[in-house]
Amino acid sequence: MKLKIGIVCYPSVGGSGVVATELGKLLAERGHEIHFISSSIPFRLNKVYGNIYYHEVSVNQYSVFQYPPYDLALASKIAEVAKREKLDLIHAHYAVPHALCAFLAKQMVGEHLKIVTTLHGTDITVLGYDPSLSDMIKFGIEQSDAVTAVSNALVLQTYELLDVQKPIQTVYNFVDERVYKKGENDELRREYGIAPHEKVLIHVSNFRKVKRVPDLVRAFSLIVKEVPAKLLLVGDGPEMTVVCRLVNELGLAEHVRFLGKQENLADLYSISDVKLLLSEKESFGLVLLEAMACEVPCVGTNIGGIPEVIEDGKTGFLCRLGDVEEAAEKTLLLLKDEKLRQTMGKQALASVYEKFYSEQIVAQYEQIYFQLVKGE
Ligand code: GMT
Repeated sequence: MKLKIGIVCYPSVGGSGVVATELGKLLAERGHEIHFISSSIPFRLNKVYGNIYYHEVSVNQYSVFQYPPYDLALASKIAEVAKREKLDLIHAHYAVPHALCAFLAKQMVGEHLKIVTTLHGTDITVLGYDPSLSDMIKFGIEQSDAVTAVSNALVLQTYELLDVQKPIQTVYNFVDERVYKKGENDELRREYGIAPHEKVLIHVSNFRKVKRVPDLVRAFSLIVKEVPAKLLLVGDGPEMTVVCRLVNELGLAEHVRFLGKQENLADLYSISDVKLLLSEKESFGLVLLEAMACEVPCVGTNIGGIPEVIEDGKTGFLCRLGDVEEAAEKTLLLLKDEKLRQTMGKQALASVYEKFYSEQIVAQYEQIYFQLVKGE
């Protein structure tokens, strides 16, 4: 049975948009018809597919509106596309505003339009604490026909925080293993001025406060005292100024490369020895999985969904939040023992195929869709 699926997501660079887009691409490869509905074309939709369509939400400015009514424009677009294209279901990534907009569209289109909502984190771990929004998030979740979350930790947190009565199923994130795989790129090392004897650490994020990049820089200052190394900082965001200042204050400018936003991350992981993610909130940590698929072991904080991604002592190490010494110590274990690093890198890759294999994850979503549409 082939389905007509509308996918509503944030199109910009960010884990939820990446997962939504990659899911759409893999569902299209399985023969389903995919309709992306968002404010601009998802950035990973970088090739033409005969069965993937994109519908842009544009917000008209009228003087009667003090603020542009994006949510209404989105709901109206979902309803328009669902009616015209006879969609079977809408897969909303994020409860707020996407699931709520899908709910409004469903009221306009009819009960046959099913809604699947995937929780990615921020709507629960940040917005869920805002009493002016929490009831609305709960409503968005409870009005969905099926709800998934990207880790068991996020499922638990949603139940605890919002007292949601709806079953929520964990469906882990995945990466396209055809894209995320280890390659050789000594040229790139040379271009970044990395000497053959130096180790490479990498961090990729949107540099929001929750990513705790200053902790990572402090850990790196301890690491570089013991092992010659470079740190690649990939991405950009609100904390970048603070991070740059700290790098200079700690005298690390020579050892740190600020690469800004990058698309071909597999090339960067392929020249990296260890990946670091020391966030205080992280419902999954998709960037960890990307690194693991490229055989890079990870060091991450023991919070949120990270312990479900990094198997402590097997595919990397976990450390306490804010414990810079422990993060440095665990990273040094890997940097000082190349055999251990390689073994853990191979185990990380194996874990990608065992626990987060794209084919299996997409099949899990497909199963949820079929159950709703066919009432299986
Ligand atoms: O981490 C971010 O700030 C971006 C955010 C997003 O909306 O893309 O990421 C969330 O969703 C990703 C995909 O499911 C997860 O891998 C990230 O862990 C999650 N971020 C947080 O929970 C902070």
